[in-house]
Amino acid sequence: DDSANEVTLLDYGGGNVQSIRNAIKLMGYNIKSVQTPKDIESAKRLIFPGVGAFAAAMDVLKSRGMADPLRDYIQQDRPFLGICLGLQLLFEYSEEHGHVEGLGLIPGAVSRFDSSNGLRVPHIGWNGVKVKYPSQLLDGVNGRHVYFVHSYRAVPNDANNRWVLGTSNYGGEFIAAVKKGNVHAVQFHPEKSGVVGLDILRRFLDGGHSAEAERVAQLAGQPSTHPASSLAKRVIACLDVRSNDAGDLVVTKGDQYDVRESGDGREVRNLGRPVELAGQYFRDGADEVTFLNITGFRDFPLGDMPMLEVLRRASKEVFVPLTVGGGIRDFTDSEGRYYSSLEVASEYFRSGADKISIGSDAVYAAEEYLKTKEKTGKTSLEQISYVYGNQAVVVSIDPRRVYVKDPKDVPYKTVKCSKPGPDGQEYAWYQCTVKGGREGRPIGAYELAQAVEELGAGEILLNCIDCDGQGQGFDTDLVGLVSEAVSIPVIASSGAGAVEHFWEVFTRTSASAALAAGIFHRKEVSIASVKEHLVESGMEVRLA
Ligand code: 1PR
Repeated sequence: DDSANEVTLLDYGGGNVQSIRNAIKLMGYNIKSVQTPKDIESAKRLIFPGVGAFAAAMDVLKSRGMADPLRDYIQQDRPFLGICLGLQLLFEYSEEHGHVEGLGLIPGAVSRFDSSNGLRVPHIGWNGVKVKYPSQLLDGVNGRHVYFVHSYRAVPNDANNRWVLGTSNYGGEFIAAVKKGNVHAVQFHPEKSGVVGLDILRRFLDGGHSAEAERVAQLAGQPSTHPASSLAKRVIACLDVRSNDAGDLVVTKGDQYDVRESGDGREVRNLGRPVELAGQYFRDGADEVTFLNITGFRDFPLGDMPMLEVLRRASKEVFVPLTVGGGIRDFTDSEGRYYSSLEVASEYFRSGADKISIGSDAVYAAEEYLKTKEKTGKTSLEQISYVYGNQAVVVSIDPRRVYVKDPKDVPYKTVKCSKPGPDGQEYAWYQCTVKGGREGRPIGAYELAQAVEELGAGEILLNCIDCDGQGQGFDTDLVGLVSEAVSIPVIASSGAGAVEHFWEVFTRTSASAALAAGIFHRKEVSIASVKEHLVESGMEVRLA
């Protein structure tokens, strides 16, 4: 009987549903997609992976006549798993975009995290779950880290308490999982939560039907040595990808952004194959994997199908978040066909990216915004953020340090340097660049970060050209400067050379994550050793 291994997926088209599909298939299940309301009525098990904005999702459900069948399905206590927005929609209403009614099955509202006390919103990353009572779905998940990415959440109260299966803490307690009978929903992403998350899916799918499912059960069954209680600092592996001179996509790595060998031929440095390395870093315990298509500014990514193919293949192996950047902008090809940046981003999401990262185009947008003080809604940043939510939009900054004698010498925010410049200068500003560091622009990293947050960025990936590939540590002056500029999470990047550098950047600044490339590619330092060092020093990190 085929239907024994079948699960129905309510996919209404927004964001990355590739990963949940891949995770379900890994468990040995076939997917039937909901096309009409009847498909909900006849489902044996239903998974609802909501992504995007609450109001948009409700609109789609209603206009397709699916809201009532979904409510009936749940009220009949049939097997259901909602994910992220798929949890939020069960509540009475959401305060996202004013007051929008949900399915009204669980008492209470969904509201924004309160960022007034310096809490960084969106809540992005691995947080601990406290499970309230034993249940099949979350058996073994108590005190483990799972991956969240959201700005809105529901909080437990007397009226909804009987639904609450698990909670997490981020500036206060919020609902991480609900359950009543056969109906379950989780605020986090099981398909992005490594083996712990895959094991949750496996449990929902009656234990799974594949060799991989058995392996997942075994791996997830090993008890964790350090109980998770709050948001962990993330360790991210980054793969700079470009075509080499033979036209193959390779992982490369520069010194201060120069990726060519120093010999006569000056070939592009080749450090391995993108999908293989990404899979390796997932197994090694990376909390996220980032792909940067570093020549995206000149090679159009939709013409560059290999990058999409890399993403599709990587998302079959990598069950932690994938970010992809490079070439996200409007584009007209040689035949005169116009592509909007939103189309480019959508293609990346459809191929398995959880977040997209914008570099050059965000610099131009920020410059324009600072000049006119007006949001046009037309920039790639604004459009992608509007459709997919700001939690899906990263802005990657490529700044270069410029020393100055006196902060008054420049119209940009400066920082007092922990090491003076070559002529004894005590201050520096950080000049933003475009086109992979090839061109400096009249805007500082501080100013840019603030502008892009207002335009809809949900996270900052902060590189530093001076430190890139040098192995001398992160530029904590820069990371401190930019972290203070914004209330969204900041990923520190460039310069990691030893485990201590991660500790340094996390203790000297409020960075939420640290990213490294060279040391991992060259196997000089392992992801596990970074995490061990942080844990031993008393910092919360996710141990895979
Ligand atoms: O401008 O939207 O097309 O995006 C281009 C993207 O490609 C940007 O995110 C930009 O940072 C990136 N990029 C462009 N050129 C380079 C280059 O290296 N020549 N790479 C480049 C960015 C920095 C990090 C690197 C860290 C850590 N390189 O990706 O991984 O510095 O390295 P380390 O740990 O070895 O020090 P757009």
